[in-house]
Amino acid sequence: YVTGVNRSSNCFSKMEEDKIKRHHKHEVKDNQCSSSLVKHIKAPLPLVWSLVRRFDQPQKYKPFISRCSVQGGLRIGSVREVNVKSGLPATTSTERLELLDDEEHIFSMRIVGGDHRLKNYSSVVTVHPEIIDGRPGTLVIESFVVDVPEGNTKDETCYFVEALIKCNLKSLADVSERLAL
Ligand code: A9S
Repeated sequence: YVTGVNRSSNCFSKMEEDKIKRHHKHEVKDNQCSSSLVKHIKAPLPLVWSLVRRFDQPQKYKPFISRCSVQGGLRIGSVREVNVKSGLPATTSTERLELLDDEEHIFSMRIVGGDHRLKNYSSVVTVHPEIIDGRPGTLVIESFVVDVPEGNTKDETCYFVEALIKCNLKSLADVSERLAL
């Protein structure tokens, strides 16, 4: 029997689905793909949020970033130059801070340049408090929308970006859980 239909291939709990619907709405054009990923981290929300919100230091948890320099500090509209570690199909990315809400714990960035193939990429990260094994935990939700490059399919594009974000979220969990010890 059908327990509930969602178009994407992911399976989310009712609670996760509600948060995605509320905070992770993206307008997706025909030539774009979009998806959401969740991660349950065994560390308190303030610790996880302190890492997510640092637009100027993504390398604190993103494993592919080697260095970052920002013009304009932690303000909406600030732009960062990200250098990427070798071995990836890119070396630089220019990214703009779109939203940083320390009350609702919403972070959003848009990629505005770089020598990679992700055009019109924008992402939203929200963090939500939860109890894991009777202790303070954090639910992290990350969604994105991006153009499908010429010569690629939506599935290929989603698979590529989801793989990178999964690495970022795994590393965010590792760094947070280590700091929470
Ligand atoms: O950094 C993020 O939040 C998400 C992504 C998908 C970043 C991807 C990336 O930095 C590389 C890791 C270099 C891969 C960019 C912008 C392009 C890539 O090809």
